[in-house]
Amino acid sequence: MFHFSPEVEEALGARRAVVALESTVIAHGLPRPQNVETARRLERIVRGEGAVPATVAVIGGKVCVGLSDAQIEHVGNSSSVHKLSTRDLPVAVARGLDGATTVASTAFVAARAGLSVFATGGVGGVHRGALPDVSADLPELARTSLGAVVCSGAKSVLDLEATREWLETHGVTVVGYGCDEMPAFYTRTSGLAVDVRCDSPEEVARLARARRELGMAGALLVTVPVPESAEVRSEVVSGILDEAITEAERRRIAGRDLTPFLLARMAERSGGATLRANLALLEENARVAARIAVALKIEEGSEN
Ligand code: PSU
Ligand code: MN
Repeated sequence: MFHFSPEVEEALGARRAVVALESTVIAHGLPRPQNVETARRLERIVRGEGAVPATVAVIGGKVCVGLSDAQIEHVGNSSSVHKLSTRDLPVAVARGLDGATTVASTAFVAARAGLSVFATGGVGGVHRGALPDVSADLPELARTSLGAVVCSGAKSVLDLEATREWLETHGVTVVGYGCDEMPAFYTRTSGLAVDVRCDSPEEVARLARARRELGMAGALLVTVPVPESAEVRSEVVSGILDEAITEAERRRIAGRDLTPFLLARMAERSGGATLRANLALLEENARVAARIAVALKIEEGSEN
């Protein structure tokens, strides 16, 4: 069912550390040409830490775990690449479509492909507003067993308090990596406490192992704050965000199109500041995820 790149296939065979990377952020979350450059840079960062990157996407109906350079370029530059959440995966496979995977569908594929660490930018969550629009990312984190999903929390586009409550209700352990509060994507703090703070990849690996030994389904959600030098002040974020949400409502942009629209509008209105933050946190998360993946392999080795 899955099509592994030669690099990923070899790494899995040799039980080396592998880090899954999502592709919706490339296709729909970042502007061109930074999107393709970023996808490549994230892969280099993962390799630099001694792990192997596995960017996930669906190409011509094939679920690919690990992309070639040409495939990354295709996902970033083609306008026929769909945004695929878990529910959309069977449609793309049956119809031979091209699609980028979200946090939900990347987690789904990664777990079944035998990967245990996954890095992304921000996870989806509970959207603001009357309609209960809950990203499929959340239930996927609660039911798909992965060692660690590394992100910078969720964006303040979402109802962060409701998102935090949802994770607690569904038994997802939220780790603050070098922080005590769950980061809010562009900003390092949210006022919402994490469940546990970890200051090293080894500590995270021990937690992931404990979850597994307890027989728990779902992922450990490791939240990493955006590097200080790239943080966008919350006053700046909230001003432009309110404006973007109002515009989305007026233009009736909703569902899968909402997140990409808000991201693009905010980057424009902040003079690129939110985009710089987005790139910096993606890089940091890839680095941390690779270190955790390596630490997990060492943990596993000590079990035998
Ligand atoms: N947050 C970001 N950038 C992104 C996304 C989220 O900062 O590109 C993408 C991720 O792929 C995430 C998806 O899984 O949006 C969530 O979309 P929705 O809210 O429609 O479930
Ligand atoms: Mn939704």
